[in-house]
Amino acid sequence: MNFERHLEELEEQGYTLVPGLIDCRVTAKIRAFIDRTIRDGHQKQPERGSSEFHHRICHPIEDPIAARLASDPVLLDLAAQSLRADNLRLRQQMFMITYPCGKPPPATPDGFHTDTVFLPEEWHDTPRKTFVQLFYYCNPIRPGGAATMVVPGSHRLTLEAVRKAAPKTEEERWAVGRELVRLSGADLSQAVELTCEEGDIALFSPMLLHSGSSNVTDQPRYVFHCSFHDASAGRIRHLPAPTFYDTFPESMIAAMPPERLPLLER
Ligand SMILES: O=C(O)CCC(=O)C(=O)O
Repeated sequence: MNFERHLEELEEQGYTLVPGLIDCRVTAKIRAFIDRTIRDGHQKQPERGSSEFHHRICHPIEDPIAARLASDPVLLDLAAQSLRADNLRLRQQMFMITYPCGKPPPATPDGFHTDTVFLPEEWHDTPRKTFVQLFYYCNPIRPGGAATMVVPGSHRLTLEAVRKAAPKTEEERWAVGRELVRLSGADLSQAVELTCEEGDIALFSPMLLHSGSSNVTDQPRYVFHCSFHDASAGRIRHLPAPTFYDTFPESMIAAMPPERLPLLER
């Protein structure tokens, strides 16, 4: 598929929305997996971002759906093109549901952030030495419906702030990360809700300022999220902390088509 316009938008805006990339039978399976897993007793892990009205099912995921979602050739092509990657690796996968919070509109952001701290040369390199994030929206996202909020173009400001701060160590990167909203000078009032249709996919630069938001509608929001990097971006394998993303479960390795196994290499 020709993603040229979307890749330009990713470069310029730090994100792009690709309409209708996921079949509604797949989004229905994702919703069913989330509902079934929670019904079967999956416990929230606040340390992985779950909160009162937000439940995340995080890596490592022991269900055949994980291998199926990681093997879609169109999505892999999009991820590879967005990273200018020739040796793609899956970083992680996560399922999320955001329940109605019972409050009246407008929705409020959970907290603007970048997901980690990258240097401009890592974003601009070929292959990129950053990861790229994909959000699969599994029901229509209307205003107030826990839309991802984004500050268009803010990846340029955060990258420039990191260039100036010039962190040398991981500790210095995390210290910059904690101050990045302020250091970037981004105007958070310019944030927009990423509303979309079921089956649309958003691609994000990890340096885009973005936030989850409260759900002030009466429908839950279902999202599948995953990220990829090129094999040459060695530092990424150890983010956010050693051991969390270090291996994929045996069940997933067994369920992957053999030609896709390199995606799971570490
Ligand atoms: O829930 C969302 O749409 C955004 C989630 C997010 O910002 C994150 O996982 O870092």
